[in-house]
Amino acid sequence: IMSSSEGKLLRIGEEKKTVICIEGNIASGKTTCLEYFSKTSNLEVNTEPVSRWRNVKGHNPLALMYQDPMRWGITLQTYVQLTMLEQHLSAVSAPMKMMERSIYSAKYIFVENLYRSGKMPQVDFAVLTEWFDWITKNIYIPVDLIVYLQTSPQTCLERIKQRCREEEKVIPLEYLEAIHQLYEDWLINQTLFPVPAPVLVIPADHNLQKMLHQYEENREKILIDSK
Ligand code: DCM
Ligand code: MG
Repeated sequence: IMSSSEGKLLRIGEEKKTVICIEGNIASGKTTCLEYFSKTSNLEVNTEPVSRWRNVKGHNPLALMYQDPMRWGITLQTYVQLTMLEQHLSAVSAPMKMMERSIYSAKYIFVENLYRSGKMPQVDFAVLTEWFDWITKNIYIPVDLIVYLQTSPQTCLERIKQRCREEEKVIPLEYLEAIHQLYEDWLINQTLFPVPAPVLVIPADHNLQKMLHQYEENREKILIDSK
């Protein structure tokens, strides 16, 4: 381990890889986007570790969080922060890594939303924030491009119903509206928190065929401009 120019930890022998993060509301089509690029390009894809969030040694912190956010939000979000850090630090052999979300949206969108809506105690928020600040100050977590799949909350609600993830049956429209507003303020209005990379916005309310077409149209911008 050595220090980068910014004084953060960088592992020796690691060449700089391009990192692209796909961001967007719940069920905005991120996984579909990642699958498309993984099949058609020379890059490695890190999907969100949702399966780990649903099963850590037989426990399901994702389900617990939806059932009782005040009690279990900190549990899920601590684990999300750990597993997302692992995703950022995982070595890839391809020249590019495409990730589903990031440690940044975990904190700036999901933790922030729990706290603002009164579903996370102040002390839990304070502890998570200290962890996050320490991590981002001391560990080098580069992102080269953010692709924001911009949807209406209504579209997301419909897609959540279609994909039928058991834990997500309790999600109301208001929850998706709150997440949407935080994403808009963070990535579009840029009034909320630092934005770690340039943002490419892709309108994502369209059907699958049109979405795949848009990914093809934006291929160069995503794969070449991010280098
Ligand atoms: N999730 C969460 N907190 C995070 C990140 C995700 O509660 N920091 C939840 C939202 C969804 C699921 O995990 O229920 C991820 O699915 P998707 O990728 O479609 O948003
Ligand atoms: Mg997903």
